[in-house]
Amino acid sequence: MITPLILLCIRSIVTLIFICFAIDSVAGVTRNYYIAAEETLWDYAPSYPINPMHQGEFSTKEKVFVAGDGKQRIGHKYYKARFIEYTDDTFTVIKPRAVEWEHLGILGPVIRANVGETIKVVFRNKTQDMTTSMHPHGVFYKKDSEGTHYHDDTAGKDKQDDLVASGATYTYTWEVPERSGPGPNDPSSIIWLYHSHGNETMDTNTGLAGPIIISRKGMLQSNGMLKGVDREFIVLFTIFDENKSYYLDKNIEVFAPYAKDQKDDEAFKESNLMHSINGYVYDNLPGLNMKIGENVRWYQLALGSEADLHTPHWHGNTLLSAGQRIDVLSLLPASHVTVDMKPDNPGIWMYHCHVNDHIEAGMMGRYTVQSDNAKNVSIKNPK
Ligand SMILES: [Cu+2]
Repeated sequence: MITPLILLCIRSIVTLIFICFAIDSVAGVTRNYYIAAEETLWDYAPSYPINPMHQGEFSTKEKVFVAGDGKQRIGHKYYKARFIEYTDDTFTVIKPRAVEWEHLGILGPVIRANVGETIKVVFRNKTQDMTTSMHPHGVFYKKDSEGTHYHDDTAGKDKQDDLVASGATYTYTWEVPERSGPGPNDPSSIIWLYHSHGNETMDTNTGLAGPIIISRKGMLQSNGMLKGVDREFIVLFTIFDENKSYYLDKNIEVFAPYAKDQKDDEAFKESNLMHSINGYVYDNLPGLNMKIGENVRWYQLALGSEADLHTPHWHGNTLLSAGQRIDVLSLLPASHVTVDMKPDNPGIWMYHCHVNDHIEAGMMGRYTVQSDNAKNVSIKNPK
């Protein structure tokens, strides 16, 4: 015969097991990433000498930013550094970027997690001679995972995370508590930047930046899709100031040797201001494709200096930003804004910064909305 005391014990044990499982299922997930910083030869305008905006050769005014002459102008290709994702901590096999993320361009890999999870990044500096780091916005980090250089003589001693030397490896741990995820007026996921923060200005102008997406508990599914979202696009508006890149000397040496003594020449400096969207100028940005009626989430980012006030404008469709209807958004350096579109208007549409100087300097792209019966946009965002 089972006494009330035994029954009570059984109930308590069952409750305890249930609680343990519940805690484990929320707090137990760690998402591992293997990311290297490495040198790359980046092309801001692969279409050169044709400008897709008008299907003709670049005009004299446009050539200021993209035409190299082998002597005094660097052109549209620059040595830069990028964050590249690998399959494991041996850093031998690059993780291929899925076609749905083709539009990321120069941005580093997407790091993502649900609230309640943990992000671990094994980071290797594969550049030849830069000191780099990974500094995240938004997520919870202790001082040893801040990835930021302070001028307090702790670099490389108490703090190994803030200046990772060429060839060195460091593991960052970033927690994702509630305060790192969407707020009450946000959609189900939000965007944060990560970037190198040794010499912040030079590191980001050199190209070391990428996105973090944090979603509400359970919203990011095991198939890599967000519940209720058909497509995600991440877009960084920035004027890469190549005059402030670690690779300026190399770029001059390789592409414009006659400019060696003209680094302060105003016309030379102007030619190195690359008004880009994800590292592309003059309609070279690829991959912004969607279907009519889909739930499309756009993550908007900016970086840079006082000239980097950007106003991305979508032609043809409208969006919701924190409950307000828009077709233009305002961004300042290091802005993180998430907006939703349900396209109802098929076509190939302009998507550009609305600042006049920036339009002329090439901060222009396009996005495509296909009608229901279109066949060639069938894939959704993967992991
Ligand atoms: Cu702009």
